[in-house]
Amino acid sequence: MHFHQKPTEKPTEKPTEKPTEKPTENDTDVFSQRRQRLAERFTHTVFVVPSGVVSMRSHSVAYPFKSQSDFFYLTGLRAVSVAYLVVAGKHCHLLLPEISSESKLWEGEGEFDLPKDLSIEPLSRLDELLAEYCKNFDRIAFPFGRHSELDGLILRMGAYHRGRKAPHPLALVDCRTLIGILRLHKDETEIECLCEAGQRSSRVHRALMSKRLAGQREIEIANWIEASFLAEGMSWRAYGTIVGAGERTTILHARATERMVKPNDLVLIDAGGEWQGYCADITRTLPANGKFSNEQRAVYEVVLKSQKAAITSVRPGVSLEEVHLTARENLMAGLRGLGMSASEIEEKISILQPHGTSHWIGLDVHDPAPVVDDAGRSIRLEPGMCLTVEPGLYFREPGLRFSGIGIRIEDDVLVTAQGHEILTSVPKEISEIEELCSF
Ligand SMILES: [Mn+2]
Repeated sequence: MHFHQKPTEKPTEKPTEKPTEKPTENDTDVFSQRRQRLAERFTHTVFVVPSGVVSMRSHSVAYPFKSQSDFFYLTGLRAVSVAYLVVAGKHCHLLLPEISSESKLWEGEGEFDLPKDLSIEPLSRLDELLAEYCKNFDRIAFPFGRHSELDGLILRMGAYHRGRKAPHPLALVDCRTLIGILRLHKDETEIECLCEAGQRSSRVHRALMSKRLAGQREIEIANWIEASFLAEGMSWRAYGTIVGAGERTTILHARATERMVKPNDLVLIDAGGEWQGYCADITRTLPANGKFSNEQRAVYEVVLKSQKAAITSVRPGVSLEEVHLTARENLMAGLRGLGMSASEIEEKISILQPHGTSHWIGLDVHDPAPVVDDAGRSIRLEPGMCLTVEPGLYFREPGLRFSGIGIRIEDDVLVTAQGHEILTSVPKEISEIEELCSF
């Protein structure tokens, strides 16, 4: 694979000595503070948070393992599998599997620093521990349906439980929603990581703009992006890299294929890396030969105006729904400017813009935090919340003026007390893009 490379920009400038991947001493406090906040926020609740299990990619090859986000959020342990964290009020236990000398020899299993303020127990103690806690706690919070063994253990516990003293029945709740509520407001450590992920991923997107995409296959572009994320020191991609060219720009999550990019194509690239477990999520839509056609430019300007207006609307007190409506109203006004009638727009807007404008981002690219409050109203933004802003238009219907054009522009935005801060920095003005992509 080769790209026509402009002499000016080096692929990825190496950042000066910056934070390493290894958490430092005081980070431990961050995790115990989170466990404490969890126990204080959700009283009478025992949390059972699994680290997750290794998934196999092929006969004897596993996928790179990343512990479940909730487990990492509460322990800081990223490479520990088949373990459980139990949080019961002030008591926090880390239950670890026996590690055979075999797996120590072959895999080096068990090589991690144990958090000092967790009582370390063998995995075999789980049901005994839970049986004890169920006497006085009202709820068991665990991730429903993720681990059949855990589901079975907890249901059996509920079925045969004797000696429960509390006057009301034992309740089972899904821990992901509860922990998700805590993860909604990013703390300082998290914001730093999101900034790093955003800036390093942005560097890769910027470098990509100086490469001629025409004549390359989608998969080559995707592979180059992912290799560059690793070269930027990031642990992995935050999600499967999306590269769609030509009419495949109208597929929302187009997986990269062998399809060759043609000179007059648009290429939609949705890609982000992961830094210390935290994700970036960036989308840019580029002209393969460096110049937008008149039709492409017309639609691009509508989406760009909408995205900028939606980002501008991000501040404390504004609801997610309002950010979305700002984006949508701008798209509709733009479509009117392109000559579509109000009734046609009314009829087609949900097809042309089939997805929401934002999702939470954090340890997961789609962070599992609630989007409505207790009264069912769209959540109001508060400092520390982190969301994407990604309006798009997709003309999938054939035979029309803009058929085959799909455009999405996405950035990651942190809500601050003053308003917002954009965590990603990749050119998106047409003049900038054509400048960078001019071959
Ligand atoms: Mn996104």
